[in-house]
Amino acid sequence: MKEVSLYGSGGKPSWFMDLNPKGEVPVLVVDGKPIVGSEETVDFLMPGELSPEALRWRSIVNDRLKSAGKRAVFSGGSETDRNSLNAVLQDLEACLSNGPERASEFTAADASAFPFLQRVHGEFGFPSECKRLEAWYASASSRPGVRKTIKQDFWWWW
Ligand SMILES: N[C@@H](CCC(=O)N[C@@H](CS)C(=O)NCC(=O)O)C(=O)O
Repeated sequence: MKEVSLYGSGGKPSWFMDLNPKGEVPVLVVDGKPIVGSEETVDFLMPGELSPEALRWRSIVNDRLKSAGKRAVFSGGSETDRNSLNAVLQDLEACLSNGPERASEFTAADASAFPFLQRVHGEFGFPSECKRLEAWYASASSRPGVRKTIKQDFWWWW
């Protein structure tokens, strides 16, 4: 793994800009070829068809959870923003209506969602009616591969 300083005075190294002219991390290099982006990296590492529920879950995370979570945390948890965030969490809950099947089969959609849901859970918790989402979170966060990614000693949002 090579870490790249994103904001240093020297700028980003040219070998990195050659891999991704946008200059953004992450980049995964496979057989000399760059795979650019978090979702693209997860899809490469966890190939497989996603069910319609998993695709819906992924689009709710990308199109709504990221912005609603950010708003709620940066407004200091204002009631309006918390309510909007809870509505998104309830829609994620609805994607788990097939029950344990989704929870036991950890897909690329779950892996990409985890860091965002982890921060929402740590900051606000989930609404009490989101029982399946809570079960999903417990199951996901107990997976050894996921546990390795959890850091407790610093705070950051996205
Ligand atoms: N949607 C992209 C976002 C990538 C992204 O925003 N990367 C940031 C760090 S989290 C970055 O490289 N920023 C440096 C820059 O834009 O110069 C992904 O997750 O792949």
